[in-house]
Amino acid sequence: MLDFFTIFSKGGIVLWCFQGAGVTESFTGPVNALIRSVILQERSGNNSYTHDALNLKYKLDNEFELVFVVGFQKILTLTYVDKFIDDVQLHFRDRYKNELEQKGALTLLNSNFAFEDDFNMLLREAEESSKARGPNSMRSFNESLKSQKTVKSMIETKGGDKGKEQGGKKNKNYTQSCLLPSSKSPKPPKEKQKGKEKRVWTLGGSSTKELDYSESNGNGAHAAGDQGLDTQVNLVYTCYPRKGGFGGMFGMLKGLVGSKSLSQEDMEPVLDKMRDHLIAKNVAAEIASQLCDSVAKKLEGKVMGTFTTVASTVKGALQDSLVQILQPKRRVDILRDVLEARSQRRPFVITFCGVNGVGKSTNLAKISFWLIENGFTVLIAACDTFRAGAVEQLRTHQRRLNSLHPPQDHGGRPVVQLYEKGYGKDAAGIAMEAIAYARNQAFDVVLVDTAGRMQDNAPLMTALAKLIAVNMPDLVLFVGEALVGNEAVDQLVKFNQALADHSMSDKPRLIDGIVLTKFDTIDDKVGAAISMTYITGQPIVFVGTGQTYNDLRSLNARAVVGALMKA
Ligand SMILES: Nc1nc2c(ncn2[C@@H]2O[C@H](COP(=O)(O)OP(=O)(O)O)[C@@H](O)[C@H]2O)c(=O)[nH]1
Ligand SMILES: [Mg+2]
Repeated sequence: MLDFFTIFSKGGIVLWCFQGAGVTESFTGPVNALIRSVILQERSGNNSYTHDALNLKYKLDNEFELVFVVGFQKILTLTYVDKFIDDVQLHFRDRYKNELEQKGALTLLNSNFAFEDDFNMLLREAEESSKARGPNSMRSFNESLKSQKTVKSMIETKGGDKGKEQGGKKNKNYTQSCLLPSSKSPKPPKEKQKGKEKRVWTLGGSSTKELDYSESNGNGAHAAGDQGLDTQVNLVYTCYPRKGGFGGMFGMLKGLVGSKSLSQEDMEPVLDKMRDHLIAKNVAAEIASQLCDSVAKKLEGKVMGTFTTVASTVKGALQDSLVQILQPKRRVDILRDVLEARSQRRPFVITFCGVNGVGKSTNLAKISFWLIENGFTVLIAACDTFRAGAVEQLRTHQRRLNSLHPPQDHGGRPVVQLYEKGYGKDAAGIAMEAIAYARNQAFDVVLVDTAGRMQDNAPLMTALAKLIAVNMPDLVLFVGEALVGNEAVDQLVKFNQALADHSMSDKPRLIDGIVLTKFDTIDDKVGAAISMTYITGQPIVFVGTGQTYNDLRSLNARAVVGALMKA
């Protein structure tokens, strides 16, 4: 059923792998895609990734710096995979603890990880347990555990709320807490214990195995129906007293001095604060949560160094993630690309798109200026045939740019020209004519201005997608204001979706880069930079910092992250 399973170190050494019977396709491609677009891009929040027909699930072992990846066909619903991957991780760690503890690439390279038998045994167990469970049909009320409870047992007793609240928070993290030796677990409060006994012992006729809830599936997913509910309650009891138990002087020292491995529970308060801080800096709420989840996944199980605190470890990891997100994974070098297009005797075409009033035309003019300063000639295609004054605005820019770089300094030829057909015409057609004109007249670059449109306006979004599909520009730049918060995600997702939906090719042209405008107006609330790059995975190519031609910059990732982390 599984296509493959592989275990490799974060340094890239493959320790062990398995390929399913009859699977001929190499899994290097999907695994590399996972590393490139998820693990390296700090998107490891939800532990799953799809690549063509494959579903990939992965788990990071941060203590030993390992990655466990399983791949199976997307059409299969393999309910056991999450638990299976946890089991393999635990088993592998246990078995090769000595080798793994030594770390170092040489040790790993020289070690022999003959894991086949263990793996096959675990796989068989997982497959059988999923078969045994069978399809989950709904139980009738009489069959449910609830029907067997007495009314009394369901009445909340004093202190019950507190327990519930703590449980609600903690049931995410029970795996770790439940691994505590039972002797160390302080006893839960009395009423709670009673509640637990009632719930469990009334299970008439159940085998001991059924009652052994310690075998949770490890990832927080519970079996369907009431059984799941009970598991949760049971685990909450086990976890309940943990906080109070380590109080006093030693508890305090434990928080400060390292040499313990980080659990979700340790990180949660710090991550909550970080999340709020990011949102206050204008990072979209959804992205802030995903980022914090990703940091938690990256750090869970990691052994902290001595004298480091949880807060500083989490902060450091978050900072690294933010820098990573802002570092372009793809180099956009417009000047070099324009030169290459010139050598092929064709113009380099850039299309600008975005919602109304974000600064498309103004920044298009700034980019024209930058290109002219670098010795290129520019044709501006006035494809905003909708907003009154749009064409005149570009004409004014054209005049001013030509007066800054007069034709007499450039062999009598104007360095920038406007291609316009007035208002109300089809924008895609004008762009096409402009590109043909630029080719004939040997312009180096065509900058296509488009009308602003709201991401929910389907006809206008279709028109934009058509313009891009028909003209195949070299670069599609999305222009967005640095002022946006949550809205950034919606805009980018819908623009990309429209481009994908109306594309005529298998590989649709999506947004290739971002122009972040009005950066001069946001003080240190620079979160939009993170939201936009996180959502698209594309770089911020230009940053607009004012209303003059010189107010165009490239993004300094470290400075942005510095501003983001600043209290
Ligand atoms: N402060 C500031 N204002 C800008 C920036 N970019 C554009 N603007 C202003 O934003 C307004 C809308 O710009 P415009 O280019 O017409 O937007 P469009 O509708 O997207 O083409 C104008 O008043 C611009 O001067 C920028 O980087 N900083
Ligand atoms: Mg405009």
